Amino acid sequence: MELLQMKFMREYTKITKDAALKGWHERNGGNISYRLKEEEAVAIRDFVNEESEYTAIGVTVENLASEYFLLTGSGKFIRNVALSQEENVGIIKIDEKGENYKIVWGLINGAKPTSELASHLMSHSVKKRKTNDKYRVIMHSHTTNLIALTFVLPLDGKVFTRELWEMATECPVVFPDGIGVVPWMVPGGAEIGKETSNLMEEHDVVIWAHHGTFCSGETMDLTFGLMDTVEKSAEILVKVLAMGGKKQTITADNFRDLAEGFNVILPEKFLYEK
Ligand code: 2HA
Ligand code: ZN
Repeated sequence: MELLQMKFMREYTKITKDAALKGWHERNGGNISYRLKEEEAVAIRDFVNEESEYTAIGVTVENLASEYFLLTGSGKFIRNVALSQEENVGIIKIDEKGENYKIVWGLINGAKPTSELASHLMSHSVKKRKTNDKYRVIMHSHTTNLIALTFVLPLDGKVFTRELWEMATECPVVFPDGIGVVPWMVPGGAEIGKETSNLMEEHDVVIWAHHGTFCSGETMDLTFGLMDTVEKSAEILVKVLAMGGKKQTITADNFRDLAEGFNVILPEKFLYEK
């Protein structure tokens, strides 16, 4: 089967298209990476060029040694992925030390992997370890309403979690481990990658103040769905605040009942007295 016909590539093309239609990816905003399964790494063998040069990642991700990632190119527009995958995305391979990468497919005409490579790979590294190899997707989007909230809510993960849980009953079930918040930082490097991946130890959602959101998950559907749920909840909160604020809400005890009914653990630290 041709590489472009493979399921992971078709799914990736779909997620980029859907995310662009959501309005989360203006210009070259945002980036998405997927860690290939063993059988996918075998299936692409006939289509990749393993002769390319290695480049330093800038961080060490030991447990990602020899892994393959499909990811967006630096400066590329997510809305153009479906138009030409080879120009806008690529597959990279990590070396056996977890220190360098080489492009084995795509990113033609001198393109490079996403400028947020450090945040992606460091987050993949944490999630691979924490989820026993299950999580494969890291998605960074410029989610309008979540960004707006970083100008009015305290930059505290506990507050973001509780306020967003209150905006839709499904929220605590979809992201029971809550949200982490990175204060404003210069994007595109190892430092913000370290902060982001530290928060990924505990959360599947990390917000970058005045910038955007990182979500992680097992599949592209679940990761997109998580981004969609959190951003929708933020949209409701923005509307509620614009209408003059809450007059009633889901209470801490309601959440405790929900946890029991849905068999999820909702950490008490998010259910603080207000
Ligand atoms: O790709 O989103 O954070 C552009 C960005 C950088
Ligand atoms: Zn960004």
